Amino acid sequence: MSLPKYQHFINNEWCDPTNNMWYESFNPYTAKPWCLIPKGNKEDVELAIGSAHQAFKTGEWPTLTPTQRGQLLYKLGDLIAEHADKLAEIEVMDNGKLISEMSAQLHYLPQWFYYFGGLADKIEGSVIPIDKPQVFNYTRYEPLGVVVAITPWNSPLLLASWKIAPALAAGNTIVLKPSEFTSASAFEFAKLFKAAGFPPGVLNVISGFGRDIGDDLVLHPQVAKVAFTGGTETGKRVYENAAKGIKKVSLELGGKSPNIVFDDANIDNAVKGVISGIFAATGQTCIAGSRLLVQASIHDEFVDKIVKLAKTAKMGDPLSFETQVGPVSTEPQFEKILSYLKLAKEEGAHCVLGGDRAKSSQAGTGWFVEPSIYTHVHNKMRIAQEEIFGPVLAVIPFKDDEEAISIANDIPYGLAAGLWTNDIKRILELSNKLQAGTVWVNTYRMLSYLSPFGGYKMSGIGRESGKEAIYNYLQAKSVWISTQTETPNPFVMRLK
Ligand code: TXE
Repeated sequence: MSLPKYQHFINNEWCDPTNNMWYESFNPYTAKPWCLIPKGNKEDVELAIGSAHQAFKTGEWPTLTPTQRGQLLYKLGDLIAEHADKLAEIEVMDNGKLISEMSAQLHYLPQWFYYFGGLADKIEGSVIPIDKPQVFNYTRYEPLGVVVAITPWNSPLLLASWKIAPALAAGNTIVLKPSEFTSASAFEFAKLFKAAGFPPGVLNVISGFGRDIGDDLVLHPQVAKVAFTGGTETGKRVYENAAKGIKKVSLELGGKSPNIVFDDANIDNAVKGVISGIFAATGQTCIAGSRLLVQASIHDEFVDKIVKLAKTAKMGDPLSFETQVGPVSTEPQFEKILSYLKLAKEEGAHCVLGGDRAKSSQAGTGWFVEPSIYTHVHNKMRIAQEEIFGPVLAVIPFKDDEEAISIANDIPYGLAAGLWTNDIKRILELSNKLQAGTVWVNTYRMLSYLSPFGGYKMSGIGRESGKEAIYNYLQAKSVWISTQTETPNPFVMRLK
């Protein structure tokens, strides 16, 4: 049986990759190929960036008013809503995340297009009460130009939309390069983009391996900005390459987020929060609460409770709404997680749950890992410091508030943190002290198009969602208009 075959989307046209090469994309549940993805090369990069550059400079896009851009984004949001179920299924086929999660994610996705569509015509410059007579000074915000958006495999369309919606609202054009592991949904998205009526070249989607075309995309002289979500090592390389052209960059990188439980918390809620923080999406989220910091006075009782709840998790087909833990998305990621399970043993952590690849008859033939919990972890161990990106929880006890905050912040990352307590003074103090872009109190893993998201420290640069996001795709211009009748001394800069 022949597999469905995707094509590149350039200048609103579907085209084969220039080298006529495709590769297989695998379904993580079966570990079998299910579709063919174009294997883009440098020439495809040239075509896609050329198209985006042309569309930014000439043609219809720059002539549209911000209101008209916003209306196109609304239309796209409506089309995503209409096709959400199909898009969710494609995501599951490609990345193995649960249909219950992807369906909710895809039905929520249009909100980013409505929000940024609405914001498109509300970006206002200002008139500055300038400190010089007979001069009128005002600011305006202008788009940057061609944006390269590079996205990972864990939430492909969500993370792409966090870039596409604000970048288009601001008037830029885009080349999207989805992860080589999960490119299908980006091409399905492009079909809706075309149907929404955007002019040619405004969004271009090409696929291929990061090692083949990543550098070409970032280094290309016609690219003004790179918006990247992915691993920290790749993020560093993207940052270095972008620096060569002094390009604007936003990076959303990894995390090793602490979920901190105090003995005065509602323990049953905290147990659920900790489990959802690490085992939802099989731990493959940048915001995974992969370090559980638990107050020593409740350590044993709390560990018993999370083990008990984690044991009930039903593994299986991610396309079934019954399944609670799905496969790992990619084979390299599966191998990476297994190597960390081995390392946990070597480092002397105690395994109280899991610790191996899944043998359960519920699991498919694909890449399944048992939900795993380790105690006797101290914060300097590699399993406590490094992002595993899998269903692996490191439990670390603490005595008091001071020790909790010190362990929580003793990490190169700073993406998110969870706090479980009923003490309002502690909530306010610790939320301020936590070095993380997002702090959840008595909840975990909440996101919205309305609220900024991004990292402190090595978790990234810039913010996605909320009003902050659109300024990642704009630049301020200051305009000075003189009304004076005579120009003063030309040899001296005018300060008054
Ligand atoms: O990510 P990569 P990988 C973390 C997680 C995971 C690790 C590796 O810890 O185990 O990263 O995952 C493109 N120039 N996260 O290898 O390589 C690549 O094609 C430009 C956390 O899958 O970062 C893909 O489109 N781009 C993360 C994208 O980068 C390049 C989500 C991400 O792939 C490139 C995913 C290059 N030189 C993994 N090389 C999060 N923050 O949520 C590759 N790419």
